[in-house]
Amino acid sequence: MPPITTPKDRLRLAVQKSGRLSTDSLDLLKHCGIRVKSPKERLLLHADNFPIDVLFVRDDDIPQLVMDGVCDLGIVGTNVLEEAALERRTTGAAGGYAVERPLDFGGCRLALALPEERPYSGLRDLQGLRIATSYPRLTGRFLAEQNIQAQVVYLSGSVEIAPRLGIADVICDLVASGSTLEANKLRAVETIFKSTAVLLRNSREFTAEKRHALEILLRRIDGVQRAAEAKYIMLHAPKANLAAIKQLLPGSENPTILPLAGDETRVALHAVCQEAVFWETMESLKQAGATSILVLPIEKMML
Ligand code: PRT
Ligand code: ZN
Repeated sequence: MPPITTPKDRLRLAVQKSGRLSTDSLDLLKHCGIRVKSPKERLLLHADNFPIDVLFVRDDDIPQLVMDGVCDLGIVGTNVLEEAALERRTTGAAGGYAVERPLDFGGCRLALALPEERPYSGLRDLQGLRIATSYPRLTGRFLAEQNIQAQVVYLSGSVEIAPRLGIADVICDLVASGSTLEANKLRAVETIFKSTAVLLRNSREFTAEKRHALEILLRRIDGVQRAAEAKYIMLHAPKANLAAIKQLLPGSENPTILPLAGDETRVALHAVCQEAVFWETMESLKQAGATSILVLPIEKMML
């Protein structure tokens, strides 16, 4: 039976309703064992097995909701967070927030990109140009730091077509794979900000119940993120090569060594590897005499 809590004892978490961070945000909650139904029908959903309510909103609203204390927590990209924080600083309305955890999704970079045919030899070439972006404050800060005078043209979307429309000379936009730039005959020349999704919190003191729930949530997030990278590896190894084979296992401590029935010269080795196990590692293990190499995913991990 889940503990009975009043709303003031429940954490309120803002996540993106529909977009690039939505699925990963909900998957993270799911992997943390928190049951929330699909956001299709409702804006605010109560988890039925954890004292948390999830509010589904546009990602741009998440920093404000957390800074103003409407939500205790939020999952948002640092690009959106930092842009909002800069805006708040200029209007003097800065609310307290803290980044609790970087999350392992939503990775991208904010980059300056030019039409392919435009020559570029360095930042000085941007002097006096028009730069289209949805991130005017991050872009403006970068230009100020670099002492470059350029005109920032704000566009809420479709920034990549601005040079073709003649609205701007260059753009400053988010890039992940780079295929959007390529399709629009643009090339990235400078990364001005690296972004990832984060778990954000309002920095006011929480009630004891909320503090406790947050502690559990963070512990579970750490467990999920650790498990995502970690692998369980099993192999057979010649006893003589054991030391060399252990050296090859990324981030593993104290592997379990088990005898192999009817084989005096070889043993079975089981180990948790904290880092990704790549094909190259497996090939090196094979060269060191390992056989029957199995690499298995780990679902949860608590140290
Ligand atoms: O409706 P709402 O306001 O909630 O969503 P949105 O349309 O503003 O945001 P959305 O869903 O597009 O992105 C949400 C967040 O995902 C961003 O704020 C980033 O933190 C993160 N993210 C990660 C990205 C990308 N990768 C990304 N590639 N956001 C946008 N893009 C764009 C990029 O600008 C380009 O136009 O996707 C396009 C494809 O990128 P390439 O380089 O892979 O071709
Ligand atoms: Zn948005």
